[in-house]
Amino acid sequence: MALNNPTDLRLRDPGLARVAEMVLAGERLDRAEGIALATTDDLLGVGRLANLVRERLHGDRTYYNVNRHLNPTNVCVASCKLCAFYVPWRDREKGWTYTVEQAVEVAARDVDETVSELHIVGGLHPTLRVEYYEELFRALKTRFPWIHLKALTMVELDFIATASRIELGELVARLRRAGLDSCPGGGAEIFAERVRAQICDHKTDGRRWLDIARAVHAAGLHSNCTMLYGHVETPEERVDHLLALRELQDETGGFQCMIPLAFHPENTELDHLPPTGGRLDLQTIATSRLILDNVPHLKAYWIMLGEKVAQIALSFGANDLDGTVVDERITRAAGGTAGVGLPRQRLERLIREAGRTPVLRDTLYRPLDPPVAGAGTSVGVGGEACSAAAS
Ligand code: V47
Repeated sequence: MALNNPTDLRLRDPGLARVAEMVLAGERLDRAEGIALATTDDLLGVGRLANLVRERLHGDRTYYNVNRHLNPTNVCVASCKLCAFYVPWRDREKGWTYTVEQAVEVAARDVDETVSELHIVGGLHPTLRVEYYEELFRALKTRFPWIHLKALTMVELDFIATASRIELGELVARLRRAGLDSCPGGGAEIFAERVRAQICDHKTDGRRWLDIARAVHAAGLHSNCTMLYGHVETPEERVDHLLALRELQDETGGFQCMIPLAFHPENTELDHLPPTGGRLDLQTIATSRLILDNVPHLKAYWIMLGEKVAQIALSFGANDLDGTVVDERITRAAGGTAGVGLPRQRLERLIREAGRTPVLRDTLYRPLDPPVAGAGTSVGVGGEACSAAAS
């Protein structure tokens, strides 16, 4: 149904009337409208507005990819309260740190020619320097020459540059030469210092995260962006986070995709907090879609949302489900129950059931031909830690 005026949107909250006019006119929303979207009780109204924008941008097209995750180390000096994945430096023998050869072998368990992306992130390990990551990327590209390496968050880049005593620009240039193709969006959390002091006080601050993303984009690499919600942040802090991302995107155009990340409290120092509900998940996805008018894609990351909420999110602004994944350790460590991998056909079925059209993509959102029947359907069970010190 074509929606041409606010009445068609059946809004329950009169406070959304101005937002609806602006969305229908294709105007940019300001902070006040963002706060109205983030705080209203009219979830379905917000959802209809976001769906309108989603369909304007993408019609029914819904992207997914065939990817794998690789975490070279879980040893981390940041000790973020939000995180259940890390092992602190003093307990490093309880965690894992792969040698380059081990990391390639771990990847090889689950990678075949149908896998187009390796998503590589890990802890802030004080003795893994630029040379380790250069060697790792070169070895992965040698073994899997077709694969896109989406690796290292802004926080990791910041840490590796400092640990290696080189400028960020030099780090990015060297990693690019070694095979880095783009960067994932993690580590942004919520930019507000008040929040960071409570959930991740020892890592790259919000301003620096944005500066590094700016430098990465200036070097010609794309990245994604994220927002971790559902912990101690306020709706206003979520909106300010989204506005900061939008401002940087106006400048660089380098963000491909926004991923709102639902906080999972289990096994973290914040385990007294409740997990997010579907209501907050869907409202945050829809609000993100509406504020970030300059970021093309919005991902409903099924690993954190669960398959069912992720599927409904496809009518609340999201146009991407992420991928097949297989061996996900960050959400699982924090009590995630969505599972760690989905076969390609299952992702397609989720998308079709939601009334959308699945599009297999590469990391840069170029459509790919689906692999021949039978290929790429297996979901391995990897995941056991291999503890050997590369350091
Ligand atoms: O950086 C950590 C977050 C991120 C928890 O770029 C947690 O395509 C919830 O960034 N509960 C990693 N979240 C995930 C991520 C990501 C995922 C999928 C796709 C892309 C992409 C990026 O997860 C971390 C942090 O922000 N995180 N601990 C937790 N307990």
